[in-house]
Amino acid sequence: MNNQPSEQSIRQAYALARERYAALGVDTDQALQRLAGIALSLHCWQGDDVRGFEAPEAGLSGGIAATGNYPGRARTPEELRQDLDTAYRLIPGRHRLNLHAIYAETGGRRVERNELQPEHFAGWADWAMEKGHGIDFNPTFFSHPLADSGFTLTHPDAGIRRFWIEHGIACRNIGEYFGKTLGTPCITNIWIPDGYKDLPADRKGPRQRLIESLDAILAEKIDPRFNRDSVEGKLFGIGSESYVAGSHEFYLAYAVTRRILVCLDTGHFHPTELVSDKISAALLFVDELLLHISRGVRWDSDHVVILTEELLAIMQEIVRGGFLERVHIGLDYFDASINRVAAWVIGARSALKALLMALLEPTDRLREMELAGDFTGRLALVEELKTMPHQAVWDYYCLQQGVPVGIRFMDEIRAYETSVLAKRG
Ligand code: RNT
Ligand code: ZN
Repeated sequence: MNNQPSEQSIRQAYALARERYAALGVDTDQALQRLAGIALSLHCWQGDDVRGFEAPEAGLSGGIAATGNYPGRARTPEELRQDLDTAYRLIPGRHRLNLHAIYAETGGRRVERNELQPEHFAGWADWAMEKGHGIDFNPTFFSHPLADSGFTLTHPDAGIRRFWIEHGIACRNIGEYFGKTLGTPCITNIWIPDGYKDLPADRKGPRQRLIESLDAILAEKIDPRFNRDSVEGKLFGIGSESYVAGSHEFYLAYAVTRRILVCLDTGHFHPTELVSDKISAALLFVDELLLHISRGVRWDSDHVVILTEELLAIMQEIVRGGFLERVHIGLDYFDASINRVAAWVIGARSALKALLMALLEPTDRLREMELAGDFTGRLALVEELKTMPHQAVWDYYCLQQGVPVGIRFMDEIRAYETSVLAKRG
């Protein structure tokens, strides 16, 4: 059992922290108000190791992998929603859900992906409506016999391409349905695994086919109040080490010319390349961005998000640029080696802490020094800020939002593990 600090001591610590920040010209109450308005999109696939309900025993393909065998994986929509409910209760604020097409509820019937309908997601929409979550969506271009070759929208066979184009179209309609039903736009994000393990002789052809396929998927205009489209590139995957058709440059240019969103996944670049530096560059040319916050360890390993320097830098860029309205923040990782509900909660709380730290920054001061050429003062202040009492502000926020303060959230996870997760076969 972890002792909860008393409410009084949380309030006292907050009052002191508020003074310290006020001395720097930062209004902590205002920062918390802004933080409460930010919704993270929690990725459903952390709860079941990206298996979905279509053919979970068939396993995961597409060059991504969830490793580990911690007990308690969600096997049904009911289990997954129950696990999500538990996670949301431990994360301050109101957040969204990011769903994949393989999480359709077809009542035991096999429904092909190009025939998926909004009705197959009514269970999710009803749940989201009741609990007050927006929903984001993803067509699933992997874990399917027609993706076994490693090619989908770029496949040389027109029939196979057509199947996947129809899947993309079906998913945009489902996105529109979520947007209409829930009253908040659904971001429908396209990621495909297509690429070659070894050196291709033709890098251009698959990309030409990808343009045609994407144009066909996006041909129908959908009201952006309901659905917005996004494309996600990457550098490499398992089995596509030498070439990925949907690279970052490809999608950035595609998104700019088609006026759609581009998705930046923090695990999808060279290890020394930083997403934090790409945000302001991309947002000068696209209206909105989608982020997949992940954590690569040596490779695109999709480890649970923690409070790293880069996570903070990303949130600082969003806040400093005034981009909160234009950046949609999603999480994207899958760790099967630890309690899966804890994985959601730890990653989401870290992302929110980083956002809070960014919101507590005296940016105007830093900018003044920068413009005056006082780089010494800028560096000194940046370094001081790291040890300002943001923890007291965070604790107070958790108290305000009615979620456990500090590590005490683990008590609830342990209890849930004993009473629910451990009993799953
Ligand atoms: C894969 C991409 C993609 C997936 C999800 C499941 O490298 O990051 O976003 O993780 O669609
Ligand atoms: Zn991603």
